[in-house]
Amino acid sequence: MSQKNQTLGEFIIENQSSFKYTSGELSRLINSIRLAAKVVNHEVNKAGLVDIIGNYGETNVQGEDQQKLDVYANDKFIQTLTNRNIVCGIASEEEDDFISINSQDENNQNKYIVLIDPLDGSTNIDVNVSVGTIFSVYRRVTPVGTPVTIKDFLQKGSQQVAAGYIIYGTSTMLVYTTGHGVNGFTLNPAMGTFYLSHPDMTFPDEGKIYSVNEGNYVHFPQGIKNYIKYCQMEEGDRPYTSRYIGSLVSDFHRNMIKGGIYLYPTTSKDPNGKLRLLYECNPMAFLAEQANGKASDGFRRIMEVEPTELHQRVPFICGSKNMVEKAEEFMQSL
Ligand code: P6P
Repeated sequence: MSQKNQTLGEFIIENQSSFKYTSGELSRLINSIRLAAKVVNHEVNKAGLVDIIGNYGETNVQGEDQQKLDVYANDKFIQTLTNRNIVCGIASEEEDDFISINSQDENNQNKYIVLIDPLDGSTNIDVNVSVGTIFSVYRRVTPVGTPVTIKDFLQKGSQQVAAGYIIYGTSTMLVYTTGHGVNGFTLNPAMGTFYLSHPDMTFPDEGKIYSVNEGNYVHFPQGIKNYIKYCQMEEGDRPYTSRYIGSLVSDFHRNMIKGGIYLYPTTSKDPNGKLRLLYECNPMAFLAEQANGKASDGFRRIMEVEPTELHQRVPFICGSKNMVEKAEEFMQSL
């Protein structure tokens, strides 16, 4: 049983045996993410002091302006995972295609791949609002010792072996799951150590917070419009409170602690939704389900969506179980 103030390292060792594939590789993988998180945190925390905020001057495969810290975070996570020779492949929001690690080395017996959004919500950096890193881990499906292929990355979210996020906020936290619940670790910056501060995190079944960019209201599907009006109605425990930070990790984290729902539906600008299935929605869905919550596209469990391309987008509804089911009811009643 985990106890508060245990360090992340102690927690990983204590729980390693509960992981069915235990070979220490996944533990080493989580440890490398921990290291990269501390390096990125150091830069994020001083972003206003050095010439590292603002645009990098290029755009990523999404056509989005790359913020300098996006590129920095991307480089650091890829470098750390590569140098520690733990994974055989990496995909990132900031990389057009997946990266095969040491694929020419038939001795590369690594069996894990990682997909990351290195700095989600990065447009918030310049205005000092919380941002986050999201990661998703799978076992490869192609033969060990051969170069990874796109098949290794286009797996359903239900096949994930681990997922989590780092939130660079008023404090820096690493929150993750390996399929045995969700645990949150807070960084003590003076020590450079993550301590278990939020054991066994769970979504309350109900909540009073809804998170959606209502600026897109006129473009939402009618079911979503009807659900938003339901949230605003004076009846029962409503109206709810609207809270939207514009950073998925921050909105998700607050809603998991207090109870709430996050929605990013289809819009005219993003007819398939804005959020990416493989490195935003699936990892957050794994965490949500492990924390007694729910995640869907309004009709289907997100982790059952069959991926067809690396940067695929989907509509995303995630949070307290009863709230997600109510939103699905509105979506499915038309
Ligand atoms: P909008 C950040 O770019 C992100 O992917 C999520 O972190 C966030 O919730 C959403 O997009 C914000 O998008 O269109 O509301 O600014």
